[in-house]
Amino acid sequence: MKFKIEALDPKSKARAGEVTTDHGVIETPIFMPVGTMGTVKGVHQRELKEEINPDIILSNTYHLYLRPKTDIIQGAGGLHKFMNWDRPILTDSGGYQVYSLSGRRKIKEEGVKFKSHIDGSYHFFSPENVMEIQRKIGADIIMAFDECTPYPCDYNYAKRSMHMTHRWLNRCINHLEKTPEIYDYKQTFFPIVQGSTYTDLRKQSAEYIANAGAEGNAIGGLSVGEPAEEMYAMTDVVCSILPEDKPRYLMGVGTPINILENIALGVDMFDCVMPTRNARNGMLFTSEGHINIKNKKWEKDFSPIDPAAITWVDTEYSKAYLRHLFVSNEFLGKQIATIHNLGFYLWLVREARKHIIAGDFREWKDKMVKQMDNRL
Ligand code: PRF
Repeated sequence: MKFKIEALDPKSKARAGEVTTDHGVIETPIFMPVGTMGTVKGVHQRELKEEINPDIILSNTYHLYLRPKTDIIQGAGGLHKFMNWDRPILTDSGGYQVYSLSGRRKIKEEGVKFKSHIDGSYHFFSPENVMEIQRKIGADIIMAFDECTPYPCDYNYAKRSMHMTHRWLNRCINHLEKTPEIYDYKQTFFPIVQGSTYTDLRKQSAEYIANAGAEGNAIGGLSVGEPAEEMYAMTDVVCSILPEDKPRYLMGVGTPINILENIALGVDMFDCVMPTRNARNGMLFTSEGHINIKNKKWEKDFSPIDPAAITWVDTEYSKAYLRHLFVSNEFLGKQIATIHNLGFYLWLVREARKHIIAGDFREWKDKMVKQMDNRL
């Protein structure tokens, strides 16, 4: 993997760059649509590629390991072939999903024992077997096995957990060194900074992760319920320590405003279920602010979904029609809303990139943040 910085914004820490993988180039800043189960829910691969056009998507070790199971994906020749997606893929390590199973998992130094949400069967994830599974799934970018602490988190717990995440990182790296790729393209490994909302822990963790000398680095443990200002303070500290010449990925973030503010702090990559999940619930992000399409106020509004016309669905359908589909619980409503929201998120990061290159990102970002705050 290669990372090249193309432009730096003069009035913020935003960067525009290019990540090159064996499955293609990723222009940054980037938003990665989430395809947990090997599908971006409700969007056909052809629509995803031709309409939304993301340079990379994200998938998930925990979910794919439980279903269809790793050997099925390996049997297909890896996830790219299995799901018919020939551009880059990143897999999260599954750590985050396992921790969300509160009450159904036990964390120890050796790893995490957990109970499947599907059939209640018991499984065990360790840094070693999670690297093994990610080798078999075959994503271009694979993530370290970490512990994401909840918010709020007691200082001593956060500190102990951070040290365990660091020890797990060494085990991930040792295991990867012993086990080469099984497909004919390179996989890049990203370690993850933790440390909850404590500045001293974040600094310590960022230094540890920077020292690992990986080709890209991630920031975890944020957007777990803390106020946005605390998240930004942590990203700022961590970005000031992580190497400048490597991409920085902020995991599971966030709202359009969170994304713009974190780009301004030096983050290059994002993922979040928000655009897809909210779309399925009728919540749309538009260029003028966000709307709940199920609201009665749209019943007779025959204006386009979004006058900005970012994707074809925006002007092809009216708000009244989309509302009708949601109220009638028709599939198509969720599909249209998903294409719209993902189109909007990808538009947002592409615009950010253009403005970084043009040198006026800060001004544009401040204007957009005000606009995005609108509830229509
Ligand atoms: N760790 C991992 N995946 C994640 C997170 C994390 O801390 C987060 C936190 N927002 C989202 N996804 N491995």
